[in-house]
Amino acid sequence: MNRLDPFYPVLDSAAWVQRLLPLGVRLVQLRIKDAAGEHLRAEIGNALAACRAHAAQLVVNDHWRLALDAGADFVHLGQEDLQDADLPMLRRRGVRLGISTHSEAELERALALAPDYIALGPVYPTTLKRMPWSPQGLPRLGEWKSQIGALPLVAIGGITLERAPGCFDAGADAVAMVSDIIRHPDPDARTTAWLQATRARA
Ligand code: TZP
Ligand code: MG
Repeated sequence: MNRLDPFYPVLDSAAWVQRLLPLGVRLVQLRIKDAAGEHLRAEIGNALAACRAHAAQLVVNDHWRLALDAGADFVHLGQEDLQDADLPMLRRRGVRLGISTHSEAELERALALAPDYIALGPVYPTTLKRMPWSPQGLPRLGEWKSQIGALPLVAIGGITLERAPGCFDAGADAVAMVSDIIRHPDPDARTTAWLQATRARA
């Protein structure tokens, strides 16, 4: 089982990836919801090139076909994306897979697909995305961890630097966040603080 870096920022552009990698980020998700075509292709290509240059791991959200075309080797899919993703093909091409889960039924379905990590969210209320699920809370992380065993567990949703220790103590192997980085008044300093805080767990 490959371990994940404990600090897992989720970024919405290649520019953000390029900005944060030199600070020492090892694992990053590119999550672009409102682009298509050549722009999207270029974003994925640029993010991947930056990650390769910094020996960091890129995870591409949603766009598994473009990820494959670009040569990316890790994708993150939500439950709705699983319907049309060609998982056997991704596996044949050696692509690793993270899956979002929000309920027991989704966890069961995800585990049946033998993913490389499971994400649980939203752990805390999130302002980023309207979600039908109420916040899962920390005890739920512990439940998930006891069900998935050695498989890495990623906590997401409303996570801040201050909330991270609670997530790790509850069973998360990595914590993913959007706003706490890209909406922070000083994203670079915040990233450095995250790296310092999580280094001991890496
Ligand atoms: N999935 C569950 S919560 C969430 C996603 C993509 C949003 C996380 O954003 P933030 O700003 O860290 O709450
Ligand atoms: Mg998705």
